[in-house]
This record gives sequence, structure tokens and C-alpha cells, in this order.
Amino acid sequence: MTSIIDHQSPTKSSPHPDNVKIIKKVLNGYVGFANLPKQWHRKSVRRGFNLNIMAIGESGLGKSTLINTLFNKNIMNKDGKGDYNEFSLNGVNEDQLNEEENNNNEQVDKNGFDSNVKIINTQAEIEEDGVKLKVNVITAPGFGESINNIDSWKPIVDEINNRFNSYLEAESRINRSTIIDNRIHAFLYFIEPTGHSLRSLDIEIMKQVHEKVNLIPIIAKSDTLTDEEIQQFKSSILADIEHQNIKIFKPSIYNDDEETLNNTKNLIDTFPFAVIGSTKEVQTIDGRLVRGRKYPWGIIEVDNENHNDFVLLRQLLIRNFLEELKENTSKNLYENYRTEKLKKMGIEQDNSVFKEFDPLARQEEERQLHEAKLSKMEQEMKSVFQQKVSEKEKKLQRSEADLFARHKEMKDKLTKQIKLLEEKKLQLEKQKLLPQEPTTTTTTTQKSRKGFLR
Ligand SMILES: Nc1nc2c(ncn2[C@@H]2O[C@H](COP(=O)(O)OP(=O)(O)OP(=O)(O)O)[C@@H](O)[C@H]2O)c(=O)[nH]1
Ligand SMILES: [Mg+2]
Repeated sequence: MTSIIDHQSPTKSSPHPDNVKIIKKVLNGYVGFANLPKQWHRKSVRRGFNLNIMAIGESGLGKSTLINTLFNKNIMNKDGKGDYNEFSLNGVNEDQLNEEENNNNEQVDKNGFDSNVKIINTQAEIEEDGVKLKVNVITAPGFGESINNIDSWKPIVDEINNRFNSYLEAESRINRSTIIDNRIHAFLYFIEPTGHSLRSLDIEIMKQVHEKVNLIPIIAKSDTLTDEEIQQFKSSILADIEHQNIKIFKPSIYNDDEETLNNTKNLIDTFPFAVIGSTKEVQTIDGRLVRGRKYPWGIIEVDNENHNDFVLLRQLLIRNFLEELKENTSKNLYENYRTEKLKKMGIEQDNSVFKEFDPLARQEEERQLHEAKLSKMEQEMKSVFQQKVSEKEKKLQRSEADLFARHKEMKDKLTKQIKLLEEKKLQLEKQKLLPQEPTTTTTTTQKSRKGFLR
């Protein structure tokens, strides 16, 4: 049965958190996308895979033997060097550093610190059922061998950093299509099977690298301890790791099928793996030929889960979680390193550059601009209104004063007229009261008559 998302058909719909209706349907004919994993598979097979493992631990702890056992091939020679293609990366430039190694087998760091620790990169290409895997095994001969082991972790940390740096540099180039990933994908730390607890050197190196690599601590040569001792040693190591806040690689638990889920949980519960290594085949009492180690009292089988945790380590490193190791290196460990490095160089991400491309931020910016424009317009209108009101007020005040003045003027005029009239009235009344002179009156009458007659 094939599931598809159908946005058109309303039938058999079920609600989805994002309001997208998901309809499961059986296809009537073959479309072809079921072939995608095969396409991916073909592409991956053509390109091949690569894995960079750093195997660190004191000399003689069985590092080379375990690597050879893991890949079932004699990758590492007895002296710790590879069987072919051996070179020292020592960081970025192979040629330059090979030359450096030829000149002086010992590294001298920038602080003038002489270290007996060398970094050796052994490369091998292996093939299984037509699938190619390029393996780089990085070892550090000389680690933990000095009388004073302070700083013996330094060349190792430098190597991890240099590999990050060369990747960062390659990423910044114009042509990024052929970046070779030399970053460390897994850091196998070999713990001496003392049965006690971690030593200060173990804690120091793990603390120095745990934020840069997928740290996988393993108990080396675990056949030298009894089952009980192994269990006690494991608890003591885990307690130390927790106490020191050291991060170790833990595969993610997804909603896989029950078998995968249980398998992953079993891997985590068995940490740290107690392993043995051997590429030699030995015969068991029941006649089987197995990879293992033969002792006078019996045989320890490499590939037997009841004898040691080698099978689980191989599952974690190669069979089930190789891609997760690489993804965690790239997405988390390298990203953190890159961010820190760029910050130290004073390069900070200018988020305002990305604002343009963020529609929400852009919308918010536009809204703020619009609001600012509106409030400016409102202010302008208010001030115009106030100006007009005050002008009108002044005009009214002026006309009021005018009216008042005119009113006063008229009032004064009228008062004057009243005064004059009253004076006249008084005069007339006075004249009225005076005795009448007849002559004058006759003359006046005569005169008027005369006039009238004319
Ligand atoms: N008992 C026991 N011996 C082992 C085991 N693995 C390796 N050896 C033996 O330990 C010795 C050293 O093994 P190597 O693999 O060369 O150790 P190494 O860590 O690579 O050593 P250097 O390259 O010198 O750092 C050899 O004699 C191995 O046979 C193991 O799981 N158990
Ligand atoms: Mg070796």
C-alpha cells in the first residue's frame, strides 16, 4: 500500500495539526517514487562513503588490532602505521605536513612545547558488496608515554581543530563542490582495563575533546577483567564521566520499530563498551572457526555478544549509526566550533541583513513606518487647527474691541446731544418764564404778516 497526500479529494479526510488534510490512498498504477531510495542508494554507492575515526589511547592497548578487527582487514600495521596510503595530515595541508613530518618526527607547537605525540593518518579503502568505504584512522603514537603527560592532549586537540579549520576554509572558497570531509567523525578513547576508575589523563583528554568530537570511550582488552570487574569498572567510569560533565556520543532514539528501539536502548545501556580485538581465527571446542583469542582455559570470541561488546561497538560505528555520527559532527560539533571561531575573529552575524528576507520582520517594520506617518500627520493637523482657532479668536477679540469703541463713541455723542438739548430746553423754559414785551411781539406779527402778504 502506498500513501499519498491528496489536497483535492474531500473523501476519507482526517484533521491534521496544520489544517492539512492527509488522505491515505492506494495508487492504481505505478508512479515511480517508490524508486527514490534505490536512486539514493545508487548515488551513494557511486560516490562511496567515508569515515574518519580517531583512535586514542596509550601504547599497547590494542588500538591497531581493534581497528583491523572492525574492518576485518589489516589496515594498521604493528607499528601503528597503515598498510598503504599512510600519511600524516597533521591538520590542513597533506603535502606540507608530510614534509614537516619528514623534517622532524616530533611536533613542536606554537608555544614552543615539545611533544612526543605524533599524529598519523592511515587511509584505507574497503569494499563490501560493491559499496566502497574510505576509512581514515587517525592515531597519536606517543600519547601518554611521557613522564610528564601534562598537555599531551594538545597535539590531538590541535589536529581536531585543524581539520575543522581546513573544512571552514574550503567552505569559504568560491568552488565548494569538491570539499573533502576530513573532520573527525568518531573519537574512540581506549581506557586501560585497570578495573579501578578513570585516571587524570583519561579525564583531561576527554574533557578537552568532548565538545569537538563524538566521544566513544571503550574499555580496551576487556578479556583481562572478569565479568563482575567489568560491570563495576563500567559503573565507576560512567560516574566519573557524569561527575566531570563529559559528553559522550549517544545515538538518538526515534519512533522506530520495536526491534530497532530495543537495540538502540541496549547499546546505550551497555556504555562504555568493553571490547576485545583479534583478527585471528581460532577453533572452538565445538569445532567452529571464529575470530577470537585463545587462552589455556578457553576461547574468547570477538563476534559473540555474550563474550564482549565488540558487536555493539561495530553497530554503533558502522552498521547502524555511521551516518548519525557524521551528521552530528557536521550539524552540531562543527557548527559550534565554526560559530565560536567566527565570533573570536570578531565576525558577528548582522541580523539586520536578513530582515529583508523575513516577511514578519518586514511587515512589522512597515507597520511601524505607517504608524509613525499617521502620528506625524495627526500632529500637523492638530497644529494647523490650533493656529486657525487662535487666529479666529484674535479676530473676534479685535472686532469686539472695535464694537466696544464704536459703542462708546456713539454713547458719548448721544450724551453730548442730550446735554445740548437739555441746555436748550432749560433756556427755553427760562425764556418762557420771563414777562412778554408787547412791542416786540406786534412788530414781529406785523413783520410776518408783511411777509405773508408778499
Ligand atoms: N588480551 C588482549 N590483548 C590484545 C587485545 N587486542 C590486542 N592485544 C594485544 O596487545 C598487543 C598490542 O596491540 P596493538 O593493537 O598493537 O596495540 P596498539 O594500541 O595499537 O599499540 P601502539 O600502536 O603501540 O599504540 C598485541 O600483542 C596484541 O595482540 C585484546 O583485546 N586483548
Ligand atoms: Mg597501534
